[in-house]
Amino acid sequence: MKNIFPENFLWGAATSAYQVEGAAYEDGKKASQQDIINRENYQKYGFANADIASDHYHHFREDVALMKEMGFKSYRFSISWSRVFPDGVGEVNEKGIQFYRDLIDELLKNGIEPIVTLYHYDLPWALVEKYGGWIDRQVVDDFAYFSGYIINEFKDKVKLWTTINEQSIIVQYWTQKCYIPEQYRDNNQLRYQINHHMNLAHAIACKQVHEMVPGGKVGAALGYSPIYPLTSCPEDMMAALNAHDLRNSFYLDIYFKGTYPKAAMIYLEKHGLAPVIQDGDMELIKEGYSDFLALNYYASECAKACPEGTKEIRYNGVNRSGKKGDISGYETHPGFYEMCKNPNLDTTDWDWSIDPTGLEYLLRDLYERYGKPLMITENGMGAFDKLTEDGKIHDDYRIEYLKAHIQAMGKAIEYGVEVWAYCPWSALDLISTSNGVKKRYGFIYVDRTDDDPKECRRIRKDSFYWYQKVIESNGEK
Ligand code: BGP
Repeated sequence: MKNIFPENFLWGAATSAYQVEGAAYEDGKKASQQDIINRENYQKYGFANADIASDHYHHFREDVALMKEMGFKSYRFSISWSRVFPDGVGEVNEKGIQFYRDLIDELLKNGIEPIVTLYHYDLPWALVEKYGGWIDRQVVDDFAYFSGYIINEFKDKVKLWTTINEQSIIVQYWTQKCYIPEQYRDNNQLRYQINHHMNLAHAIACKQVHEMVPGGKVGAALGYSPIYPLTSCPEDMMAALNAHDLRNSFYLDIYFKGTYPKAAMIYLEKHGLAPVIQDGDMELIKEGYSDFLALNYYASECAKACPEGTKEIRYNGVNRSGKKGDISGYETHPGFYEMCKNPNLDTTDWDWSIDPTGLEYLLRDLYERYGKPLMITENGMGAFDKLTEDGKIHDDYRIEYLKAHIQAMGKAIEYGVEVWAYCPWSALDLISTSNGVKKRYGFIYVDRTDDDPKECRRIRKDSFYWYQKVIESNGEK
């Protein structure tokens, strides 16, 4: 495609701490809630846990060298809270913070701009034990303690910050993304209460970046899907709008307008699900404004009408097998909307729709609506990659997926949308949130299986060489 990407465009890729680092109990780090949740997945389904993950903690210099070889201009990663503060608050773990100093220095030395995410699902387990984690408002103060420390520590080296990863996905899949004590798991109001606590934490972190980081920019990284109506009948159109309000605008309006969308709030109040909002909360949320919108885009979604009286399903389709059609069910909100499969789109093995046009659509739509620059902080295709006898990984399906999405992003840029960065998921193979290492995303293959971490040898996939050319030509190839 012809070159329309800005000269300083931040080509790169993303990872998150617990999915890639390993060393889960090394050098003073204590468990995060993800270490516990992933161990349960390991026991139940045989999926790899995060104890070793991709062993990035020990391989990070080699990994940064590979990123440099691909030509990365940026790298989005997250900080493990329980590596820095093993008990959530209190004494800093010197060896833990040193790891991030070394990583950031290594990136800067190689001309790669760090994009730091403060929180990617991995709350310190100590805080879950202490007061139940995100369900308790105390977590907001504890988060502020952690984020203030990190932002201050790296204020001269890191200019691009994202606060909390995918609040929308946390609300939808809350027991996977947060450890929810057993007795609360049927209490759906808590999903929105947790989200409200995250809104406060997000706002505080935005204020901290604005106050402490010269030239710093901050925003949330939102898991975002445009939602299409199943048909053009008015009831489906309305259902799609309702779903958009509750699944998308519910977060976006907070970040950019400092308000909850009315219709979604009224629906939640009617069903006893609305969060408790204390005096001063909405003022704080307004003060913690975002400079940009970082989006994680994998797939578009589809909604249809859902009459009152329909059975309520709140747990939305997790396909753990990687066999097409194995999705476990779609979320329903009786009287508001029901999510469903889009018959017009092909899917990955895990039933995630493949829709590059959705990326152009959302970039144009959101830029018009909120007028803020955008970054793509995740985008990618989970697949069963095979190491062939010739010692290679021929992942042409991934190349095809990413190429189509880059073209779609290019079209949005041609239409005037300001996009700063493209950081697909993931720089290297890592632990999928609910599928171990069978479901791979990386440009760099990590030679391990779910039950055998071997030495986590790094191997360049075909997509590695392809992405290298994309970056070299600034998106032209
Ligand atoms: C996003 C998360 C990532 C990542 C990705 C792929 O929602 O931010 O952490 O894992 O999805 O999802 P999965 O690992 O379930 O395939």
